[in-house]
Amino acid sequence: MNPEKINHAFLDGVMSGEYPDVYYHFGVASDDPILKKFRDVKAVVLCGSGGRIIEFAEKWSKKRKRKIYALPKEERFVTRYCDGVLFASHGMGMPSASICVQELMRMVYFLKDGNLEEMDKVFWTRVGTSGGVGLEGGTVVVTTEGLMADMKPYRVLVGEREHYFDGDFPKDVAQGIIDASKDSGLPLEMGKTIAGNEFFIEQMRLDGAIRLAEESWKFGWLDWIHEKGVRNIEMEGAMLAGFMNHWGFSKFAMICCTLLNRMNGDQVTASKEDLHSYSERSGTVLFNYLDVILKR
Ligand code: R2B
Ligand code: URA
Repeated sequence: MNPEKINHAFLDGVMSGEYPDVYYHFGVASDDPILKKFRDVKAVVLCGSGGRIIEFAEKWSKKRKRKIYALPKEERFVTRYCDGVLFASHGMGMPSASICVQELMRMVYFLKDGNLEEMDKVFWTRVGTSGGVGLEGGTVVVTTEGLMADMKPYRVLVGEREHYFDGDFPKDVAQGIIDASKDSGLPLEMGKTIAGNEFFIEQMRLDGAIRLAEESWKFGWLDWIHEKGVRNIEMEGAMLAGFMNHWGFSKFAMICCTLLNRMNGDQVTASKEDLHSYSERSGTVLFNYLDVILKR
């Protein structure tokens, strides 16, 4: 962990009990008794949709025969906790997901009493969907590096200055995820992932209401990123890696199933059944890994 990067100016007062931390978008504060149930958190699982969070938590609860706890506010993010795993939805895109991740980082800090060694035992992952770059729909990609559309890491404006984060995902964790599913028969790949700040323009689609690229530009970009090792495109990974690396977490990952091969088109035309099976695939890969790291 990087203690000097943790916001002690704010969090020390929370830990000393001077004031509670309000996780506004989750509808709880650090002095809410429900958080006592979350203290044993060992993994944080994030995905875009609230419905999927509920399914994941139910699956985990059934497997482990443990009760599910929910946070009451669901209008922004849907949250469940069951047997060491905190499941939370993050919405779509980095502006939404960054709020979720920042509030959860503070929550984990509080839950682990600011103990860096305990915090670093927590595994974080996003499980989601993506567009394949040279990969057919249904391939599960485990990310090695999260970058933005220009192949540079996630950055934000701090007043007039630009702050760059580190987009690396820990390779040992990515390899561990692949190893845990090697007998699953699922198509698995490791590779870099682009996070677009937008589904159409920043992912070089030509089917948006607004079209700013021509076909030759789109394919030039897809070929360029493919050559540089990018295997899929989604909307949150560069931020997730950036924030995890900032505090120095060592166990985090992203597991995304592709819905289409962007080399062949822009519209998501897979059938309802195929889309369901694709989302099951990334879930299977997640649970295979959780079974390895959270053995009982
Ligand atoms: C993948 O799918 C969503 C857009 O359809 C977005 O949240 C993402 O990263
Ligand atoms: N999610 C994305 O962000 N892009 C795709 O192409 C598919 C899913």
